[in-house]
Amino acid sequence: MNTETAAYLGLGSNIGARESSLAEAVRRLNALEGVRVTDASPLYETDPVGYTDQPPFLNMVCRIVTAYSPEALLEATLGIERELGRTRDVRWGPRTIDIDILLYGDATIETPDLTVPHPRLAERSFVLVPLMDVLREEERDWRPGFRERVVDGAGVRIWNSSSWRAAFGHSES
Ligand code: A4P
Ligand code: MG
Repeated sequence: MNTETAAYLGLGSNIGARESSLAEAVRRLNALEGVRVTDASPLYETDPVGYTDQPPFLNMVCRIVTAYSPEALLEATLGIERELGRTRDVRWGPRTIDIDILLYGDATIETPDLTVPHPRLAERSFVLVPLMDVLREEERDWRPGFRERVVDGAGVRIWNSSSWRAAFGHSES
């Protein structure tokens, strides 16, 4: 009964040592008892969206397989944000680490604490570009329109990092 579910997480950082915060977040996710990180996208440097008077972000997406419920997964990701020193001051403002649940299987969730698929997913190149790097063919139907979606990629640039490739090797170069 307690089967595992594939999910996609979007991560971003725009203060401090951005790449190490992301790497540490991915390591901590994978270290959770109920989570296995199966794929990590390359890093992208992205212009801030929403509140624009802040430094550029590094963004990436990872695919996980999890035994956690969506609520338990959110609690775990909020815990990692706290451990990595995330404070909440300005909505959409600067952060050492932000972890969003983009997709949790094909579930649609709307509770006061959790909206899945992430409501702003489809509007954001900084999420869609790395998501397309890791989204599995057979999981594209989870959210209608993915297959056809044209990503313009504005403000999203690949961030070449040999240490990231070494740690989270992927097929892209
Ligand atoms: N919450 C509801 N649904 C979810 C979900 N699917 N995943 C609730 C995660 N959390 C979810 O989040 C506030 C609350 O949202 C959580 O406690 C949870 O109960 P937060 O992370 O404190 O708030 P936030 O991130 O400041 O706001 P929000 O609305 O999540 O912002 P976004 O949409 O994540 O945008 N520009 C670039 N280039 N790159 C970025 O990564 N990020 C943002 C933040 C703005 N601009 C950006 C980037
Ligand atoms: Mg967030």
